Amino acid sequence: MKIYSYLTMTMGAALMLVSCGQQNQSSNGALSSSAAEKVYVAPGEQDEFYAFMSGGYSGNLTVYGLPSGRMFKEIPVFSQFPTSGYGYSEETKPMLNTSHGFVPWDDAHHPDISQTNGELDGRWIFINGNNTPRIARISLSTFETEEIIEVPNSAGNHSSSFITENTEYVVAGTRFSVPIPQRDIPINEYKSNFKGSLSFISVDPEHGHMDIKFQLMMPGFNYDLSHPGRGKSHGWFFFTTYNTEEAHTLQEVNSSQNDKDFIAAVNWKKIEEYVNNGGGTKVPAEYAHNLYDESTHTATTTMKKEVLTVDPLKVPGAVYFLPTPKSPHGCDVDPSGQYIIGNGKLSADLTVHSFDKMIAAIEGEKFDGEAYGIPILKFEDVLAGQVKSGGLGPLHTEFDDEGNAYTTFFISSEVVKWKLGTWEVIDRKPTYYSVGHLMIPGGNSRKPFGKYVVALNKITKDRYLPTGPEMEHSAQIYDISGEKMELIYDFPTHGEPHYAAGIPAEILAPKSKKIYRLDENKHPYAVLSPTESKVVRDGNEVHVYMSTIRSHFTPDNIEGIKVGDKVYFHITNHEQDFDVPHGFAMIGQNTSELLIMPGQTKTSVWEPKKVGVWPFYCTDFCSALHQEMQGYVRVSPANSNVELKWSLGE
Ligand code: K7E
Ligand code: CUA
Repeated sequence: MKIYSYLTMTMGAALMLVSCGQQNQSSNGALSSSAAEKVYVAPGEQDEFYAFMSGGYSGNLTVYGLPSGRMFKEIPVFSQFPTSGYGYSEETKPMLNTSHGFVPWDDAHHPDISQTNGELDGRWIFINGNNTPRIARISLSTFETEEIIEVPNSAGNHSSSFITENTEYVVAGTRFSVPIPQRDIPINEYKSNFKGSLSFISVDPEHGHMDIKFQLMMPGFNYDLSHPGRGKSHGWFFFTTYNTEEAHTLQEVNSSQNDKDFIAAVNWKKIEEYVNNGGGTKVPAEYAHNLYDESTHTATTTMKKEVLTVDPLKVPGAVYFLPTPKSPHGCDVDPSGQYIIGNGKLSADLTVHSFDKMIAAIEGEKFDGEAYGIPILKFEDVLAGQVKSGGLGPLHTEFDDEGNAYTTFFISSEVVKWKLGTWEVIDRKPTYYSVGHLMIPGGNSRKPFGKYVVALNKITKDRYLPTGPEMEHSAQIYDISGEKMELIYDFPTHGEPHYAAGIPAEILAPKSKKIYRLDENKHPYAVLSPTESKVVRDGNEVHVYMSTIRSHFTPDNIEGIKVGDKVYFHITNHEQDFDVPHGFAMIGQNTSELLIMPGQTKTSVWEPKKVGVWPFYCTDFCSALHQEMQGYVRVSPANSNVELKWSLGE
């Protein structure tokens, strides 16, 4: 009876929402009566797609379901994350090392899923750290960050991290040009002294390990976004540029002078060949390569000392500039690889370049001058068409599987659907408000799954209950299965999701890891059986080899610890069931709790400062006797002779 009345109430509420939507229809044309059904994923049922949203200034990546908009997980990448202990545990601290030291934060913009033959393969997802230039690789089996490589000679790693169609490279371009190598020079000597680097980071096909293959040293423009060629244009990479004026101050004015900036077309296959034949110059550089080993559950940092740079003028035929109006932001390539779309932020029209025409113009050597020795192709020679949309502030474009493109307009707050080849606008729908990127699952591959488009909006304003001056950003889902787009759902997102990547659930869900097998645990401090638990003193350092199982720690009483000691709790979770983590937290420790997954070992450090008997406990409500899952450490004065001992039960 109770259940029945609850159901009628929710249904009533849903109907009310729908009818509100219908009333609004005259003003926003957005909602139809079937919208609720389209996003409703009943309790116990599962979503059709995973959506990975960049976390922007949260430094992380969030995982959502589509169409429900339910958030499943926040994956820590560049930021310390107390929820799991990432960046706090001894094992994961090295993930955040850089040449600037330990940097526990970044600004993450563009996730991209690995591909095979231009289609999503669901092995890894990559994302860029914009501020202290880094690229991360996350396993799509464990949903954990496995590797972070710093990018030297870069500053504002923004035209990143986009991958080629067989995941040969993850590509990272610098937004800010800087002196390379860095040196002490007057800022007003920017012009011709500053350079922009475009980094091609190879990805080992078996393990995904990243290594900087080469850095292309480009003129001192800003390299804003990029996308790989695919299909016929596989082997090329395209980068939008702005500030071709090379201004170094008051850029909002000084970088907006030129009528056209460029899309840089880079033939990376040609440069790869040049490099493989011994081309390029090794230069000193300092950058961190952080790698997490799944068998030891431990990350290590290697500081790298040099990088291979390539001067584009040394590889004739490798780099061309395609004139593109006006301070273009997004740079997107359609599923066929034929069209390269440049969205001029200050232009109302979209510029579409043709790959075939570009190749013909290159072969005909029809140039329109050069910039720093790099040939500029004639605008008319490479232009496929223009979308006269009448929108304002075009930013980003994605594609469906039926030859349509969808472009966001930041200023006029809308998504515009248009046809590739005819350039005609088919539909436009408002977004609420100021949309940045948009995402169609697979929309950046040869095989989009064109059922939904998600708009990632910057401004939320009146969409949700207010939460003080700060509100989370908002995403909106449109059903794009018909001719016209239909807004079906709003949901809040975390941090600032710039770009996102979506993939059908059936590709990822079956291979999602359930547990770490205890018999595969190679952590040097793991205890594979509770009988191996022990406490070992080594000078001031004390190592506690601890195990956990519902609902106790072994050992749970420790004596003989002294003020001034550095105590390492190495905790192995002996559970071998899916979704049974145990946590660990010690009073007064200058770090976060840890969450230890089944079969995993993690280490927490504690430096006791006060004499007493101090408790620790499990932070995750793991069983009916979770509240009993606790223990004590006796801390004696620095000079005491209390004997080191440990126990569980008497
Ligand atoms: Cu347009 Cu960083 Cu891709 Cu934000 S960027 S929106
Ligand atoms: Cu283990 Cu709570």
